Amino acid sequence: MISRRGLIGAGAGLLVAGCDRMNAAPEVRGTLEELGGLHKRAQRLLGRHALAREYGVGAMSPVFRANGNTEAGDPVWRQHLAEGFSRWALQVGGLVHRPLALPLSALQAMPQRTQITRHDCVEGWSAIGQWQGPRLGPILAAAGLLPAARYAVFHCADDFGGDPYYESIDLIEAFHPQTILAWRMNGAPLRPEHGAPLRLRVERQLGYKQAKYVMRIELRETLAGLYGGKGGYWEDAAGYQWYAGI
Ligand SMILES: Nc1nc2c(c(=O)[nH]1)N[C@H]1C(S)=C(S)[C@@H](COP(=O)(O)O)O[C@H]1N2
Ligand SMILES: [Mo]
Repeated sequence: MISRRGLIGAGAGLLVAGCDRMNAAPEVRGTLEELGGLHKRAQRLLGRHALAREYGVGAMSPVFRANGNTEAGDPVWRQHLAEGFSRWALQVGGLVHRPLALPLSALQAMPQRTQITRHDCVEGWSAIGQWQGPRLGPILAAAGLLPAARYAVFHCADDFGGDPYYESIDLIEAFHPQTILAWRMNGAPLRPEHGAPLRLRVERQLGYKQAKYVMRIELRETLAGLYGGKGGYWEDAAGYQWYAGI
């Protein structure tokens, strides 16, 4: 004999299963995303772990053009370039327990990730290239994030007319497995025009987020009060989207 409680339990289970299926249905998801203008946000949360497509070596572009600045004006960077970046170190600071200074050799000695991905520039060109470097997430974890930290800001050595290039991502993107600090491209150390000695690769987003000439990473609670306040050079200068999803 089936007990009353058993029936109720089974009914509740069916209801829950039904709800899950409904939430997964595209029409329902679409409605949820539209509510409160949360489309972008919801889409992103659903795809929080989604990976950018990776390619085989055969798909690599024979030519990967350089775009934006192809060198940095900062005299400190120029000195490091002349020294082969042997005394250069990446600074990690802001809202962290332990600020870090990581020489290139330290970044090269960490576990490495290699990925072949497609870079899409808003100016209308794409190229498939291979990138290698340590994941950003474990580096931030080593620095120890303070509870208020919400954004990682990348301070670069170059500028446009005196306005420094910078970019920022949130912690979901920072800890994504394909988010790396690349010091190697297409099997050779990063060339100056591609952002030597170190650049960000944040593979689910457009070209302008891929900050070159990264000198310092700053953990912040807010992007307000930093340069134009929109989280990146192009976001400030031309109103480009901060979340530049492909
Ligand atoms: N520091 C810095 N990072 C930058 C830029 C730049 O001018 N300075 N240009 C951005 C743009 S618009 C693109 S498309 C890519 C170009 O990278 P590439 O030169 O390796 O092709 O870098 C991005 N990161
Ligand atoms: Mo770009």
